[in-house]
Amino acid sequence: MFERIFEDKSTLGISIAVLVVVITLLIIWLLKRSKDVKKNFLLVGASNSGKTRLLCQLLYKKNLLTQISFNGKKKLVSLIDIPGQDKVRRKFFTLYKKTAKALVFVVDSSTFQKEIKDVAQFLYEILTDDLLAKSKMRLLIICNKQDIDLSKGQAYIKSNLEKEIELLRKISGSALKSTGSSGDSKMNFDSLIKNINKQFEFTDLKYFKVEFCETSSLEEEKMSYLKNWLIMN
Ligand SMILES: Nc1nc2c(ncn2[C@@H]2O[C@H](COP(=O)(O)OP(=O)(O)OP(=O)(O)O)[C@@H](O)[C@H]2O)c(=O)[nH]1
Ligand SMILES: [Mg+2]
Repeated sequence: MFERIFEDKSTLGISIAVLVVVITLLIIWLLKRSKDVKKNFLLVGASNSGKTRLLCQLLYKKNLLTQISFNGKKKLVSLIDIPGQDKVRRKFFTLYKKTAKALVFVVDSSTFQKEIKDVAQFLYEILTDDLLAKSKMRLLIICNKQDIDLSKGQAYIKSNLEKEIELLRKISGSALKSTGSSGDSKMNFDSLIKNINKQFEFTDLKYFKVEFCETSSLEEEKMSYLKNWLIMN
């Protein structure tokens, strides 16, 4: 009888110890996970748009990591440079998109006119990404290489991207109608905008908050908007 009580007690003790260990591990895992997710700014854009040079400029000048934010606290910013080459960019983007707190999309303003179709297609893929599309993501579109004489300004780039995205919206809309299915894991663009009966503008996006700025890695003063944006977001 006494042996039975001892046996029961030791079984109960072991069960409680196991439970405590499991709960502790669960708490550690949850804490680690909450730190890991949504902490990175992803630097995306076509190959040669200037992402790596921007990153080097931000790191080398050391202003970013030591800048004092408005509330007097120092802020550490984590930026991930996603290579722009077609073959690798989807792989890395898929790998890191779940950790993204905001996106920085870099455009080479000096070759914009020539590359507009590719740039718009890349942006369209991001805007319709099933994971990002509804996550109320901030997106800063950087019109880079402003030091080059023939570079297009942000107003030109913005309005031309809107026109191209409108074309892609129409093409994908008619493709959907003809096949009767979306065919992949992308969101239907029309479900992501406020008004489908007019030409697309970035302010029509229901979930993404899009901003534009002009930058040049060669001119320090043309980096300030980007730096402030990274610190404030
Ligand atoms: N004039 C000028 N050249 C720049 C600027 N930013 C980058 N470049 C040049 O553009 C070229 C490409 O820059 P990268 O930073 O390597 O481009 P990237 O976007 O990282 O390219 P991938 O890694 O292939 O995706 C390099 O020769 C840079 O020196 C800029 O603001 N002005
Ligand atoms: Mg690079």
